[in-house]
Amino acid sequence: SVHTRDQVELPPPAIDNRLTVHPLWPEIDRISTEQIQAAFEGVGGEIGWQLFAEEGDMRMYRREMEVDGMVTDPLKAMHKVRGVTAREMCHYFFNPRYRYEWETTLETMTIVEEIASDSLVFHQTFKRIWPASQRDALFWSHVRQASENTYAVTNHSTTNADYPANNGACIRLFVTVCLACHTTYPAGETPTRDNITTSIAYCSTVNPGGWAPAGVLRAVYKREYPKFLKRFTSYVVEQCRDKPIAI
Ligand code: 6CM
Repeated sequence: SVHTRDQVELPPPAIDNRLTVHPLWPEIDRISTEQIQAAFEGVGGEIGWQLFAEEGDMRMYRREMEVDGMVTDPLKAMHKVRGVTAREMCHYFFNPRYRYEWETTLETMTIVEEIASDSLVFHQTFKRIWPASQRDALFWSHVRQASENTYAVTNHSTTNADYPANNGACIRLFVTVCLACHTTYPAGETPTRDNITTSIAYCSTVNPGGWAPAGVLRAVYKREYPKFLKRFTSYVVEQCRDKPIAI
């Protein structure tokens, strides 16, 4: 085979058949489609989005929002990274093998279900943030090719009888996240590490699921989201440096 072990595990270019016969498929398909479309819509000049972090090509915006007194600020980040493809970005974001290496808010991660090569269900616990209770989350994660040179990962909360919410030390939080990436290179050229640029749109909405002080939560988000996106993108650049390009 011409495939190396790593290439075989890259996000597949077409939806895995095993996903389309799973009970979650209609929801996974609908929410992924909606999230990917929204991710590529701009924020520039739009009412309500406030820029809260800017560094190099990275821009982060949020909209202040509260539901029953709980902070649920939607977040949207844009970034541009040279030398890695959309498919590679999504591979490292989706694949649990790498998660502890870039995700600093994580305490534990369990794979609850392997739906297909492109879809998993995770249970995660997060580091406790004083003075709030520790949080956990249960969510499906789906990676797909959205169009040419475009890949995206969508994560969305779900339920599972074996992982009931709020039955122990943790409060269950609810999350919808989309990392959508699009790669470009000069027309007529062959893509190489030296001529590709990947535009990233990362959207996240977290409902903390129970009491958490608004000020503390906003301060944590303001610190942690830029840290996450910088750390994750430089991790992927580092991992890909000496590997053949995967378009
Ligand atoms: O998207 C990110 N990571 C993915 C893989 O883990 C996944 C994670 C979603 C959960 C996001 C929850 C963030 C909240 C973490 C802090 C704990 C809150 C406690 C509240 C009590 C005060 O989509 C990267 C996520 C980066 C988060 C900064």
